[in-house]
Amino acid sequence: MNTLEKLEWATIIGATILLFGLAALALPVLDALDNPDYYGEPDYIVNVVASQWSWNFIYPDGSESGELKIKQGDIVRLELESKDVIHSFYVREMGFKVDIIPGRTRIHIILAETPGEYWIQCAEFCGAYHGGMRTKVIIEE
Ligand SMILES: [Cu+2]
Repeated sequence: MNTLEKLEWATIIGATILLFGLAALALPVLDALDNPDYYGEPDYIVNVVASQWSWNFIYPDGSESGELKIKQGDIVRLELESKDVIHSFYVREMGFKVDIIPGRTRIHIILAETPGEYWIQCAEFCGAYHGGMRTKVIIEE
């Protein structure tokens, strides 16, 4: 084995060790990010139903609204479903986007920290009136 071959093997083995080392560091973080229990037990669950071209929010008492209304300090578990095509629940100010695929329930936890009104926009092209598929998250004090 000449020097060039030794260097080649050292590079391959070094890159492999680096790859597995980074994966070992990243996997626990990715697992924590995806964990719906990260904030603890939610105060309540809101079902979010997306359909062309509106959002419907169903609360634990059975009431429904076109806007998501929650109280400051609440930990809310959103269970998101689509009735028809792929939609995406995007709240820019709160820094998250959840793709919603028909036939599957997606879960997202909101910690309502700062009172105010934040736009919800569908971020997946879903048909003619996709641009109008927006509403608000209202966090009340
Ligand atoms: Cu859309």
